[in-house]
Amino acid sequence: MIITDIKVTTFTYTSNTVQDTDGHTHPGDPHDATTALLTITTEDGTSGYTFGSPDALRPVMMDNFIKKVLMGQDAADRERLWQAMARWQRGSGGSFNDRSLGLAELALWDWFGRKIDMPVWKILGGMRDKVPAYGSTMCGDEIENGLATPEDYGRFAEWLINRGYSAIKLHTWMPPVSWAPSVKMDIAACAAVREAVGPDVPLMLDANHWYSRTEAFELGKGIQNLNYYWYEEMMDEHSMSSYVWLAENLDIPILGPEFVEGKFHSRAEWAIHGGADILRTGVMDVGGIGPSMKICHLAESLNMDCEIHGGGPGNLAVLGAFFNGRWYERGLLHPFVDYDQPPEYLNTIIDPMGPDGLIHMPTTPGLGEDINFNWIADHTISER
Ligand code: LLH
Ligand code: MG
Repeated sequence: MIITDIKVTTFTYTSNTVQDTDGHTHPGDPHDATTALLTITTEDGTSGYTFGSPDALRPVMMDNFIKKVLMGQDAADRERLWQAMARWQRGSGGSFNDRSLGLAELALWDWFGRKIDMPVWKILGGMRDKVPAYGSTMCGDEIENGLATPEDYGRFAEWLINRGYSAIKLHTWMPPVSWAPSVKMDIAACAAVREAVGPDVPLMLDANHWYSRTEAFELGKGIQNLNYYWYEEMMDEHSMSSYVWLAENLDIPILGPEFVEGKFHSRAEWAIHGGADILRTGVMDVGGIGPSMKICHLAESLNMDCEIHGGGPGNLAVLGAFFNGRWYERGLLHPFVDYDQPPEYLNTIIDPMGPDGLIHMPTTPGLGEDINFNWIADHTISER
């Protein structure tokens, strides 16, 4: 089926989250925000969709790379088209990043699922129809009764367990919080959460991202004494040897890399050289579903788990298609944000969670998003 049309629809919706100066998400007053819908359509009228930031789908990305490769091609050739787009990343001088590449690839997968009337997780392998979720908190803040103190984390953890989560991951305080980062406060928050949930709930920590080796070591010792399950992105991931050093010096499993570039190539290096005990991928970090599946299978070949970064339809599809990853990352969560409320442009959220803490894979074709096309049409700013 030949691709005949590729369209980016930019529209407004009401958001109740804001980003701080370092890019971390926090609760905010309801305000107008902008997002975009990428639509890829073939000659028979079938379309595939994905949502992304208007920046990742800006005209230069679309015209110079995505449309240039995809227009006139067979939409079913997902791997061939991904390889052709990925080649352009070098020529783009880095401007065509893994996020934009991943969005284009996700729309192709959605198209394929809709075309053959099957959910993407089934097409990819159909390993499991449900998966447990861990509650992933927002980064710490300075909001009263929010996530401002270790006691706030403890109270919220108790709420999360009552809500049905079987595991919790903390993101602790990072700049621009005025006094952060602080190893001492991170350990205090981790201790308050352990105290609140008891000895048996798996707990994880994703801390600061910019600690030195000695700070990362001290924090790691603290949380392994609290029987935490994994320790994630506490240092800049561009230095793999720092992670090798840390993994050699701590007992707690190290998870990564999440943010570092290089797709499956960098994940293979980390696995081979011992930078991580648990591998990491996410569809928006490595350029899509195809490369994520390669990383999951790379981990499987080495008897490693691979845990998926973040939620959303693409990550959920991957989780339904392999077995060596334990949890869906549900979040980011905060006492003042209702995660279960869908944004106005969706009729339902992709990942409703029952009281059993399980996320069920979508049963509808493609990536399974229940898109409110009428709402988008009424709030469109531009179509290109
Ligand atoms: O910086 C943040 O807000 C978090 O680290 C965020 O990227 C989160 O998605 C994450 O790392 N989850 O694992
Ligand atoms: Mg993380």
